Amino acid sequence: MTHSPPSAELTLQAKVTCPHCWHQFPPEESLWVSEHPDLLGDPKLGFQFAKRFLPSRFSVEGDALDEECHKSTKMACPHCHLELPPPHYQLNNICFSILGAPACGKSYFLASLTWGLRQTLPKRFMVAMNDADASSNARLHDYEEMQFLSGEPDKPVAIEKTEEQGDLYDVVNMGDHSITLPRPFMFTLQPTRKHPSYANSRNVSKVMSLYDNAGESFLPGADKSTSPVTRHLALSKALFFCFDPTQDPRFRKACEGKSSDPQMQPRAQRLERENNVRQDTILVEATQRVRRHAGLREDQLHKQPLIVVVTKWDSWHQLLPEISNEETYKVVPGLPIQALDIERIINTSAKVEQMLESVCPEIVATAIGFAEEVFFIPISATGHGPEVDPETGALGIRPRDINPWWVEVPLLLGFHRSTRGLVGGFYGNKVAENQQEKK
Ligand SMILES: Nc1nc2c(ncn2[C@@H]2O[C@H](COP(=O)(O)OP(=O)(O)OP(=O)(O)O)[C@@H](O)[C@H]2O)c(=O)[nH]1
Ligand SMILES: [Mg+2]
Ligand SMILES: [Zn+2]
Repeated sequence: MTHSPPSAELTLQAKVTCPHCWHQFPPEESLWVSEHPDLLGDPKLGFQFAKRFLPSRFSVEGDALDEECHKSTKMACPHCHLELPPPHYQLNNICFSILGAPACGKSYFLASLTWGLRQTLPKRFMVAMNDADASSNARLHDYEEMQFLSGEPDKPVAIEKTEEQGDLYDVVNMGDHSITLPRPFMFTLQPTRKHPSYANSRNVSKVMSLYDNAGESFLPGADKSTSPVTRHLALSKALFFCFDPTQDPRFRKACEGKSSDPQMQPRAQRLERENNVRQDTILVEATQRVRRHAGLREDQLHKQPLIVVVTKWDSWHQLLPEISNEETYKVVPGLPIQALDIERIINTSAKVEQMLESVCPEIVATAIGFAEEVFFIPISATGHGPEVDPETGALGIRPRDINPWWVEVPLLLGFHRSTRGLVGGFYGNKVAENQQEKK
């Protein structure tokens, strides 16, 4: 796939943040990627990668020329040499991190979330969401297609476990050592013509990076300088901590007789993905990494929202029958646009917080001791429990049964609270469109 370079008329960002290694650099320091087929080999990425270079010659159209006088159209980070899609040079960059224990439902959440947002954002919020680079989002497309566009809707499917190595990571040779970096999923978010901020599109539009880490990368000790796979946490505009009630023995006990989900069954019957990780340990470890990398003192609260995403709602909804999974959007009077019903979200969050406090108080205490603003949002990525395949013993879900609950709410809330002008929210009868953008 080829990209066109940012043209001279478009405003360039004063500083670009690399979504791979989080290095910040002025756009003129950007490297270009050779396109002549003979110019292969990069010292940081390996012999099979095209040569990166700092241009000294340009075509009349302003494209950089490689050593063989071929026009090049792709740019790369001067620090890690990985390619950056053009929107990173033109739009404000934001990143959101999804974290949580192994098998807590991060990958299913991400797949249902991006599928849902691609529809909800343009239809209700008049915001276009597109892949900033289709090739780096290919894995997510596979997940979305498997669950939502399957040709055999009765055949159970399963998203594979996210590994700590492999095609979701890049390995970069830094001379004396190599580092492993997680591949971001990248999207552009831009107001469409009907959006009230359309005229201010340049400031409001964003390029968003999302990361799907393996749960193991959040375990204590896993954040090494050679594998800084979770450094994005400190840069994230909102943190999404996925808490999975089915992994907590106290929740499994509370759900006895109230859930048919195989994941809620007593431990002896649990399947091979059982991992026995304490989820509060993961949250504590993540908060410490953010404190360390963001330079926060122990007594300071983090400024960006922490959203505790309570996953697999379908498996525990009977514990809290008074909260509803109906949609939480309201039409803005006189405008062809909807906004989030913040009051309803806050009420739901308070009820979920109360439930968590009675079953696993340490999660609530850690969360509210870390960030200024904490929400507890229930979601179900599938709206239906998985089934055990009698032949393999593995869990799978029939695409026909998939019907997500509230899956876009955490991210929409994150946009609303931490970026300006894209997603509005109702507070009573008033709509707040422009929350303060937090630095
Ligand atoms: N009942 C129910 N089960 C779910 C839901 N989402 C995911 N699961 C199940 O949870 C298991 C793990 O989900 P993943 O999304 O792969 O977990 P993960 O957090 O990405 O795990 P790692 O990749 O190991 O870090 C799968 O067996 C799913 O069937 C949900 O909304 N409801
Ligand atoms: Mg995963
Ligand atoms: Zn980089």
